[in-house]
Amino acid sequence: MGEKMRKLISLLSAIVISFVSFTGIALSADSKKPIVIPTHNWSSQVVMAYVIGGIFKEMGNNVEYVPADSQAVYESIRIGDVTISHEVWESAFGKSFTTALDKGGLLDWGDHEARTLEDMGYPNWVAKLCPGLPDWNALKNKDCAKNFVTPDSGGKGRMLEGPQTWHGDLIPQRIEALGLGDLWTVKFAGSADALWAELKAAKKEGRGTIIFNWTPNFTDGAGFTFIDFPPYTAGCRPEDGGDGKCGSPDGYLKKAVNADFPKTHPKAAAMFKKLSFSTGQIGAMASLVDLDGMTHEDAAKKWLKDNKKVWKAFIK
Ligand code: TMO
Repeated sequence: MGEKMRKLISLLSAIVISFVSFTGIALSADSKKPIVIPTHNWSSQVVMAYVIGGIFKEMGNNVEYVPADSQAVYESIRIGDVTISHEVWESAFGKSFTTALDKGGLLDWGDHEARTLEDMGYPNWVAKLCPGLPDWNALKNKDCAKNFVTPDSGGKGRMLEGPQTWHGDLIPQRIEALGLGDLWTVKFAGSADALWAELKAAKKEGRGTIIFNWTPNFTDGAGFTFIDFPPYTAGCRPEDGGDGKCGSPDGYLKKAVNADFPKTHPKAAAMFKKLSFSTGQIGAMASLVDLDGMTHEDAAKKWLKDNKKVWKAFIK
């Protein structure tokens, strides 16, 4: 082989090798297009949005936050306006999530370690005002209901449900279905903060209170009990053709992504698939805001700083 030929071959192979390694890198690198993270109206979700955004940024990604309706967001992810959802609560959002999943364009990206419960309940000190709780049958007693009357409740016991965007009429329907409508009325709070304000006000006034709440939450450590309604079974809700008497499921807490995300941002998508938080970790994210009074963004910064080992393990 001539000298010229040898040089040509080594030049060609150098080109081939660098082309292969260049495309290799290009295929595994994340797009600079921002990852769009939704924020909703309860604390752990917003803190976790900034926690996850912080991890993405640490990995070199661009991130954008958008306030989004917590039901409509699954359609937004499916069509690509929003990239991920990091708190898909089964009881509240399972149906919207499944609908989008079935249409295509959205992927189930696995569960957090934490299990969830979203239902009506009371701070433990209230139990003495309604003997028989947490069994829901205790609510049939008018001597119980009278301890939950408020100026706006028309002489009935009042239950305070969360914002109607979370479950529509699920709770009022259940109260009617269980035959409790003569003794109890359901009002909707405008925000999660209004639920926490109700807990404080009831305690101060020494009156009974039943509110919508969930776990994981900052109340996990504070003595809050969920009412035992008839058990949840598939199809028991009115929207699924059931009689609506059932309580909420022992639910999943899922993650979801737009179907293109693993292609456009393979590293971020792999991290997000691994990411999983426990009940204690999610409760702590909420506590930083709802008990310690931090902003969501500051809470996320503190959480990331204090839990480096936890989140660095998701990147590997
Ligand atoms: C979806 N939520 C945590 C408010 O029940």
